[in-house]
Amino acid sequence: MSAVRRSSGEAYRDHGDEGLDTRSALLDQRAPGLRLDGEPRFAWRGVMLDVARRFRPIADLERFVELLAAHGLNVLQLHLTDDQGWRFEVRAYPRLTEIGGRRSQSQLGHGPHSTLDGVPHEGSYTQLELRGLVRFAAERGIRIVPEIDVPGHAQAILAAYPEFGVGGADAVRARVAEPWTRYGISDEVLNVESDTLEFVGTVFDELCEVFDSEFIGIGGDEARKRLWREDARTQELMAERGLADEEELQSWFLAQIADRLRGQGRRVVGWDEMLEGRDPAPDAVVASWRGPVGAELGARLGHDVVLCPDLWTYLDYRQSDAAEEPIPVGTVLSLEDVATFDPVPADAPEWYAERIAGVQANVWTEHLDTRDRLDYAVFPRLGAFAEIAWNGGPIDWAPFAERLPDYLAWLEEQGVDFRPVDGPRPDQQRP
Ligand code: NAG
Repeated sequence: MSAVRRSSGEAYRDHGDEGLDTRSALLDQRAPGLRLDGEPRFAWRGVMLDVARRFRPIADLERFVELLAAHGLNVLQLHLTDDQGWRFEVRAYPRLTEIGGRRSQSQLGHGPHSTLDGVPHEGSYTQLELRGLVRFAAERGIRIVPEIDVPGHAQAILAAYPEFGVGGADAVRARVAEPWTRYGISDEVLNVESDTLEFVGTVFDELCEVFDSEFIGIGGDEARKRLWREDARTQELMAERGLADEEELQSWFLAQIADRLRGQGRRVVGWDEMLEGRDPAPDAVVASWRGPVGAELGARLGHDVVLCPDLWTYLDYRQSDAAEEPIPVGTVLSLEDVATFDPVPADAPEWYAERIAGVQANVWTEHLDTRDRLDYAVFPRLGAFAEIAWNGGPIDWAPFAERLPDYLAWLEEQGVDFRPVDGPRPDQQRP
């Protein structure tokens, strides 16, 4: 085993317990009705929260951390940047939050009938606030893994610093007026000039000053390649660097970041698109969200893998087909569906099983515009997810359903605006 590659168990288990004997303290605060006893099956038991699409104040994040701890989870990945907003204070580049942290309005609804709400949205965290959050979370056994998403999902950067986009500042200014007010996959992508790499490196340096996590998210998902393909300068840089195509260019880009972070003793976490082209970093953790393909490839290449397949773990997805369902996106993912998640089936080959470091539920917030909406999406589905993170899956439904009332009563006591099992209350329904 190389110095950076450690077996999944070791690599993740240590941090949460580092210098802290949180386990017994936390056990008293565990949510009743959930089976979270003995040793956890997975070392990485995570939730990703998207605070880029919808900013949430620090107090809400602290509350969220406490709820995660009560569910026996130990990782909160904070998705701090996206096309629609930049939330992390960078001292060297203040416009990231000043301009990238604000948009004039947001998309309302989904699909062809969507409109714009006319309501400005803004917010960002100072480094001091985030340091406080890291400490708060560590005291509760939760590691915060920050994520800066590049080279795609980066329109908020380009609104603030158009020189880092493809075609030069003037061309970018003509395409990008502000962080994106719509949702979906933007065509915008960072350019691959050395100056841009230096900019990204500085941002990650500042990120590392604030977050002590060994794991740092670099994104890597859904970067459209059209602008790179059609831009003569990008093609020239690609040829100079001996890269065969745009996929290899993306790998090269991500590899530069991974190398820089490795210099600070960190390992990168990226979405599974990271593996398209060349493998950018042997020590990278692969977050596999698009079905099993990324996980299999990642495991074959010897990466540690975190499973977050959208069909079982995307808590922004709709909870039923009913017309009154307030968050009408994605495939139906009911509480019972979450309970069928089987991260590492009994017949999985060993080369695969041994590389699965854990599981993560992802909470994208395009359509979760208030704390109550967030609660509605996350709970009680997180209860089922947490049992699977702790015990492995799937869940035996009948006994789980018997324990469920205790869990729901506890959520109620905590003031969580969860989704009732029978469907949304009238005040939770779509207006
Ligand atoms: C994907 C995007 C994400 C988006 C979400 C919606 C990943 C890694 N990327 O398209 O930005 O918010 O799904 O469910 O999931």
